[in-house]
Amino acid sequence: MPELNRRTFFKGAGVLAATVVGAQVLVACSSDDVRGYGGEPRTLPIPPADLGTREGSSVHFALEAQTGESQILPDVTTKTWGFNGTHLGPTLVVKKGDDVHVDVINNLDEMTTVHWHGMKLPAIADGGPHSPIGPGQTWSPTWTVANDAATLWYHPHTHGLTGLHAYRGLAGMIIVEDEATDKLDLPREYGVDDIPLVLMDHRFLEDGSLDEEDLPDLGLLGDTPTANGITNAHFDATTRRVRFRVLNGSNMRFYNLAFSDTRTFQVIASDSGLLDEPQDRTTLAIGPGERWEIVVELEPGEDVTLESVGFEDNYGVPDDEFVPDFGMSDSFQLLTITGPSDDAAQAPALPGVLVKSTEPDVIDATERTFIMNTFSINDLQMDMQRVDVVIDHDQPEVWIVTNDNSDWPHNFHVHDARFKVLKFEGTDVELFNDGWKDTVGLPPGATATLAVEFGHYPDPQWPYMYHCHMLYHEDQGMMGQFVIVEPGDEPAAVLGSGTGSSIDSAGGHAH
Ligand SMILES: [Cu+2]
Repeated sequence: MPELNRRTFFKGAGVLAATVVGAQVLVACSSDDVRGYGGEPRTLPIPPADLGTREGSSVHFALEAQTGESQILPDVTTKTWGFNGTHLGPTLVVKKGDDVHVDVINNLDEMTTVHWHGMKLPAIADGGPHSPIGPGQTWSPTWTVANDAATLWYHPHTHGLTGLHAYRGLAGMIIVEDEATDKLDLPREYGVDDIPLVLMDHRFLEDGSLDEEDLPDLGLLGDTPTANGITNAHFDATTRRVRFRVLNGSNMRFYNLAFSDTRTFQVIASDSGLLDEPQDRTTLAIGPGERWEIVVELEPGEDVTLESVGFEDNYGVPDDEFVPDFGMSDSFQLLTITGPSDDAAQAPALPGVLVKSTEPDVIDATERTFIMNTFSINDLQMDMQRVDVVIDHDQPEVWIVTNDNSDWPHNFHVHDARFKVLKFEGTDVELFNDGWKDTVGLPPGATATLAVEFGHYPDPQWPYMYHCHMLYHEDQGMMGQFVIVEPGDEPAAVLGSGTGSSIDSAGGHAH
């Protein structure tokens, strides 16, 4: 157990903060307490697949943000938020090329927004902090799906309140399908052998309600892991091969996925779609906002557990009294699994090639640097009316992103984009960063060189975001804005609807 009194030193930020971390989080961060927490196993809930209302390639969805009550813990009632239900949201299924229309209806009593994480789309439809949806209002974005097949997700992006809204349960998955992927022999029967797995973590008060107090420096880091909204979830497989679409929807927690018997599994897709070829792994780090699709082979009747095993190197975070405990060494079970019956058919060999290799052309690319430190990027905190980057072309760019903190983890997410990690330096932590991604983990000191390919929808008025996806960091201002314009154009004098920066009055404690 760590000591009771700890101080946090913000290295390089010129800030020295003394904080006492309550006994609660220390219990939270003890892996003995976390493992097995949550009572008797319950069947893994599968969020309903929502195919929308389709006419040809035009598909219409309705998402209603609402309050409700759920049993995250068995036999304990917890007030939660959800879309079209009491907790979390349906899995939206779309095809590349679809014209998507969504009515997002806010039946909460405070303002929220909904962002389509990983989607390339016009900024006015992106659902960032400039697109507040007041109580009782409906927001109706529309766009054409340009993404290849991938597992994306949607969640609020409310200025200063993203973490809290997601923590209460406003999150859901998006599955993008395309023709090439449909032809591959991969598990694709939703809820049968193609399983969405939304990982989150929570803390609870004694009365069963969510503990919504931000911990010093750690925000809404939870002590209790959940899968698709419940603790201690169990999955009874009916096939020998199962594909899990794993989404880390947590505010602050990084998981290090592994199976209890350290078996090898195959990674088939990163944030933004299929890898060129399946890759064998025994562990796989997944930070807040990231997705991985993995395939695991199961023997009939066997029991195995998907776990998060502590990062051996503590993710490069110094393990001493001056540094907050980000939970990087915590271990716990995420999902217990039982293999299929004896008569389950043998699975064929996985395809050796999943997708034709694509590499961004970054010769003569525009290079930009981003220095992340504590709650700032390039020494600046989020300003709703400041443009940090103007992009006036449709070519990929090279973004060099450094975590300048020596003792804090960060990660980096870019809207309307996918990127490849060209170089990863400055840390001994080895992360698997294959494939196209939209979020990259950054251990202390790490520098990631990214080849970034943007969706090209020039609009001088509406900005996109880049930010740390550790949501407490984002909400504390660790975010910047970029605008995509026609060559030679300037951003508009007033961004968004011009009302976005005064959303404090619409509710919440935006700063
Ligand atoms: Cu951060």
